[in-house]
Amino acid sequence: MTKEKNNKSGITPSEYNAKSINVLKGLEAVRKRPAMYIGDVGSRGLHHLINEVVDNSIDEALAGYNDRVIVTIHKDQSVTVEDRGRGIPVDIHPEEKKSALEVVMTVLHAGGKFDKNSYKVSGGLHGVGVSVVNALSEWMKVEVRRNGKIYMQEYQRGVPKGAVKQIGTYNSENTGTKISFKADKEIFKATKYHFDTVAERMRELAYLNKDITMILRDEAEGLEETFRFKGGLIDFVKYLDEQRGPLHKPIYIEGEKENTPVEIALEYSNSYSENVHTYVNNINTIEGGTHLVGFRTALTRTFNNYAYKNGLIKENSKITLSGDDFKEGLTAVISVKVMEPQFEGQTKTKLGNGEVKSIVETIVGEKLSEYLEENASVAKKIIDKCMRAAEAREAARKARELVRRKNALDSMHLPGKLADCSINDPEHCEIYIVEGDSAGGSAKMGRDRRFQAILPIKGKILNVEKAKLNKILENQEIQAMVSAIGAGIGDEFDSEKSRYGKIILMTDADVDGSHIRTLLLTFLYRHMKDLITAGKVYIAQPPLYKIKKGKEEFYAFDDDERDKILKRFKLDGKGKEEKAAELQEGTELEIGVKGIVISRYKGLGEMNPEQLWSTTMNPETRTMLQVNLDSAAAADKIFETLMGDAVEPRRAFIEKHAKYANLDI
Ligand code: 0RA
Repeated sequence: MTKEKNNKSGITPSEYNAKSINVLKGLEAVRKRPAMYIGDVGSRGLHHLINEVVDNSIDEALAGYNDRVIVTIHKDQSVTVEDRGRGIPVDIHPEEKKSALEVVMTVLHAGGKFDKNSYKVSGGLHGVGVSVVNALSEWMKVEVRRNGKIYMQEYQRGVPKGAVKQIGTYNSENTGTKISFKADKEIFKATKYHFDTVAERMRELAYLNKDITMILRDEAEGLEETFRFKGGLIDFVKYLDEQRGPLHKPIYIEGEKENTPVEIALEYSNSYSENVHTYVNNINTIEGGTHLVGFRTALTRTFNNYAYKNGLIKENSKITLSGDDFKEGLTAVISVKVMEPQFEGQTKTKLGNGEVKSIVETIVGEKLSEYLEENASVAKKIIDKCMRAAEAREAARKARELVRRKNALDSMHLPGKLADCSINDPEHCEIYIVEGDSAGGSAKMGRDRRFQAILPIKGKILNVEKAKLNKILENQEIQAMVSAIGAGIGDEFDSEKSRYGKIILMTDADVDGSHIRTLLLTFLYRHMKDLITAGKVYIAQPPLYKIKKGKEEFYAFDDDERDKILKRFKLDGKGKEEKAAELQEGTELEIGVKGIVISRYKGLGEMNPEQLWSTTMNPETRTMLQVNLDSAAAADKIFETLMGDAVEPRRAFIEKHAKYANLDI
């Protein structure tokens, strides 16, 4: 497929040039504002590139043509994604007047134009198309096996280096696409891929698509892992519930109506929390939507019907099992395929298609009743568990009522130790939840009181993973947080009512601090989850070191930064970094030569108000980590591992992730 050939097929050079100019404009737009297409240009954006290409290979699998994806991270941090799909078409595209392959690789949103009647990950919500990856790559190379021939094209920052070439033939039936690329250093701040991060999405995809083998190789790290789950969603649910003590074997439901396949696995465990993950075309719909509503409606109705019919609830008893009672201890994965999904909500992760509700409801209703009829002992176990939940819910309601009568949860009666801000426009206000009274004191003095509120909390709050709602509500620190934030709790929580646009957790940079931060995050995740999905939760980043030279002061947030500052003073090669690395918390190191003093902060409380403001609280200069639920499944797993009953997985997790343990969330 060469340009000359294109011209022979009736395309004038001027038409061709006009198309090319549009392509260049498109690529330029992507390079100018990359964050608009891939979220950011840090580590997340970098990993997004791989996901984008992999999603295209997954679409081929959804269409029924691909059974294997191999991702290779090369030593130079370039990446190859190889599949066994149909191969990207190479014939002349009628509108663009050039090889379809070139169009897919260079024209924004071209992927979706080809076959409409399919379920797509790419081109949908996250799907921006491989052309975006191409535009943001120093170089890209694509190889297609199709029609018995091997085709190839190469690009530089999205621009083809030449026409599509035929470079060989192959004998077998092995059609497919192989895309290699290297992220552009001019665009990305991060350059290194993390095996675990890439593995996480590949594992998820392998669970969701039971016939696919996903292989990940990292040639830089010497790691390789193959993901293949013949049990699909059943294996996924077992994995999510590993540490919870399941009550029975997973229940599996499968069906299809109106071209909408529905697949669900669910299981009840001994835990109190709910753990439901929903997907549409392999995209994690964090905000739920019509598929989830249909599922819940059917679950509640089917279990209630069964319970009455089989005398598990007496006709004249006062108990009715509500939707909430069926949430306790439920782990489920819901996966639907929708031809033209509509995504709504704040993060566009809520399925809006109305018809999907009744499709899921009907399928679950039918298949679950059948299952219950055939598995009476499991049915009884689940209904017993839900009856206990109903009783506990009633007790919690009474407790809440009691606390509410004392006005403890109500934002009309703010907690005494809250130093509130003076303006009351939530969008511009932020609250620092600070560990300890002494740090709280410094923060109160150092803050900008117009828009920054401070709530000091005492040491370790309750571990909410292990407690019931009525216990949680009795805890003073939790009451203070609930009423300060002012948006309710649990089922009644409404993040729109939050009195602050940013909830910032500020804890010491030591082991206790990170424990407290995890407890706080667990609480927010379980009982104010929408705050996290809405992107309102942050983690403050106080410095670890102060380096003083005469009157000048420098702050370092980690060891690397500290060493960079020392290097600027030309102190390298003299073993100063090693000495500094041995610095104990709360100690100082005096470096004779130039009157340089390095101190390592023990806690926030050691900083004076001015230091705390300038290093950690001033919006102009601070850095904060935004907490997100990019993969709710992964976050939940982390919480479960760190907070649940099983000790061994927790130990293993902490050893593996050491200092990142709390930041991966
Ligand atoms: C457009 C149309 C068709 C397949 C693809 C694109 C395709 C894209 C990628 C990206 C990575 N692997 C891929 N595999 C296929 C449909 C092809 C047909 O109808 O034969």
